[in-house]
Amino acid sequence: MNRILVLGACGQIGSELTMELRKRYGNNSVVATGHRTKPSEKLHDSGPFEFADILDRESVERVITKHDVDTIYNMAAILSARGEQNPQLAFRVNVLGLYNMLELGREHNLERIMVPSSIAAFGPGTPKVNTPNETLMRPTTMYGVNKVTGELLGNYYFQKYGLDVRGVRYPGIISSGTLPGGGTTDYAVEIYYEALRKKSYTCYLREDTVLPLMYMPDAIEGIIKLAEADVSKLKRHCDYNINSMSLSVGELAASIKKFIPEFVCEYKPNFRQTIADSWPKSLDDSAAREEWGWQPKYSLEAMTKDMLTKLSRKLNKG
Ligand code: AKB
Repeated sequence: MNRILVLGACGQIGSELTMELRKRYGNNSVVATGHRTKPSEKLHDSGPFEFADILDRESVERVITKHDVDTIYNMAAILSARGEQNPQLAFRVNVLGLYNMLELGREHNLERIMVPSSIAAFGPGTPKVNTPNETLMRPTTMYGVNKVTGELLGNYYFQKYGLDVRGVRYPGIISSGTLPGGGTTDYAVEIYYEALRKKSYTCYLREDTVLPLMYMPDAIEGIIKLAEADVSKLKRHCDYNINSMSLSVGELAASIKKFIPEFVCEYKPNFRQTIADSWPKSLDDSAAREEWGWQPKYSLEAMTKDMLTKLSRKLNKG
């Protein structure tokens, strides 16, 4: 692996993933690309940055050629809630954009393409607790439909063309860097900001809504670990369940209350409740553990402590 291109590098996961990849493989070996968002100074100044749009294949092809890219991490996506507001845009970015990247991978003989999937690939008919890796996939959101399509397309390109496409099914990701946008699990980040800023938060999901969640360092370690795994050990490609915490919104709020006793959380469910209710509560990730050594590190308490420390610093600065 010498030259990595991160698409969607200004987003919640992309921004932290780019910095970690630069730390591991060298700043100049990791090209960050964004669509329109201005990159942070850190992202811009620590290595190459280019503007590219996955819907404009040539713009990405130019970056691949210019920087001699052999690996892509495709983190560009329209998430679940925004996808319900604009399903046409979600389809274009999540499916047609991915198709463009797979075709570029095939034409340029790239070594690897990493494409995250999501718990959104499951639907209301899927078993909710300890959801198996292999089970009924009937999502009811456009984002979920796109994610199942992406998993199948990646597997197809692997079998048909030998293009090494890999991916994990991410749960909701909690992080202190770049804010998420347009997701159903955004509450799990907003709640920390509001607890520090206002000592109160109104959640758009019910208190008893349980979803799988994960702290960013584990999410990043997971995708890099899968990218580095020996292909001969992998029985799957684009659809590895990875699990960390399974929490209700109330439990998340209670973990914050331990550090900020005045904190109060209220609940006013909106359209995102239906999306959350269609997703699993926890995942069986034994395939990822057995085949490539997936092992999350963060507990709820360790995550909350770290989030509050990092966000206090960030909010006091700003
Ligand atoms: C979303 O809420 O849409 C995403 C996801 C679970 O993939 N965070």
